[in-house]
Amino acid sequence: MVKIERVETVIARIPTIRPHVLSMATMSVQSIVVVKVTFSDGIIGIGEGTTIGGLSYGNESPEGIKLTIDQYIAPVLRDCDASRVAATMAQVERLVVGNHFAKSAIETALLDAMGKRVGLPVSELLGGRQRDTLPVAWTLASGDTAKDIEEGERMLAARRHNIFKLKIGKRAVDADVAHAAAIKKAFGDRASVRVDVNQAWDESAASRGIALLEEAGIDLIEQPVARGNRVALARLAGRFTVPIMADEALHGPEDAFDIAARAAADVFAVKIAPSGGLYAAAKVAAIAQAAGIGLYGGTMLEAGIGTAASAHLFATFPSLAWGTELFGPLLLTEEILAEPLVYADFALTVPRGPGLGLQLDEDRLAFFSRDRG
Ligand code: MUC
Ligand code: MG
Repeated sequence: MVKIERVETVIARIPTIRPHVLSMATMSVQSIVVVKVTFSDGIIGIGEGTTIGGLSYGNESPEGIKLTIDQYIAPVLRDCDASRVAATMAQVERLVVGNHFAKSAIETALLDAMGKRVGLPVSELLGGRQRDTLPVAWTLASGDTAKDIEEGERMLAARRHNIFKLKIGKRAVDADVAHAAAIKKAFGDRASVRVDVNQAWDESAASRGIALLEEAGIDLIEQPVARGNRVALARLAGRFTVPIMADEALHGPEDAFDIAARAAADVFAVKIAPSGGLYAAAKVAAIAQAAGIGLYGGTMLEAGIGTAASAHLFATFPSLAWGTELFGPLLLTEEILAEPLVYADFALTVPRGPGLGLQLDEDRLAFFSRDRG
């Protein structure tokens, strides 16, 4: 039996390379929760629980994620056989309701350790990798059309991204449509241009906005209406040809099943933390596949650990028609990994080493952790 000897959490605050403007928040710093779990066999596993914009995006904050792990999950882990990851997480599930981001961070650390123990990458523990690289979108969200075009041109020239997601919903529908149409016109067939409304529209604004965006050549519309409004999402998905993607509406397999049953989305943004962990996100993907819903690998703008964990899972998907948006580390000014993740030729390389295949830069993490003052 492998015991858990220590669970350590830290919140690191890392500046973004530029303000990142979403409908509900403008980010100039990202607060990441890093968890380090030390096991009785000497192995250390790492995980990450990261959200966007404090409590403005979802119902878990960085401080809440840390507290949930420290006060409620760590004591449960003390009595578990940590070499049995699924059984350990089932016990956590029995004693801790909700708190998906905190559970995802812990499950990631358990899987990282298990992979190191048996000498296999996490992708193999999750059913087996089917690809070594993942296409990666970039979000143009400076808040300014000309700056976004310039940034996109730089990404294309560097062969870093040729899929661009625009954050809209903060301004009036017409202004957002003009912004998206200008960007699509500038890139033409050189890039796929998509929009994320982050729930900002009501159904009538969405009906008008999506019709205009479809006309302008936008390829994908993400979460146009409030996450609870599945009836509207279903009506919109049924009405338009341009695919509609569910994001905030998805908080795990039950939501996935309900949305699939209602035909309320054409594509799922699969995310490990909102789903409740890698196992739960794998179930979300399985439901999508069974229902003929397209897969997209989503992000909560995590740093390297959460990004790599997501990459290991997404590498197991038999099809990934819409690619991924695993660019989180590239939005941050500083790296917390000793060896950064590799981005080249419009794709991210999934690490090959045991576990997550990562090494933390402990000094940098300590420097950026809030507790250091
Ligand atoms: C979201 O809602 O998709 C992902 C990329 C990005 O820029 O924001 C996130 C969150
Ligand atoms: Mg989204």
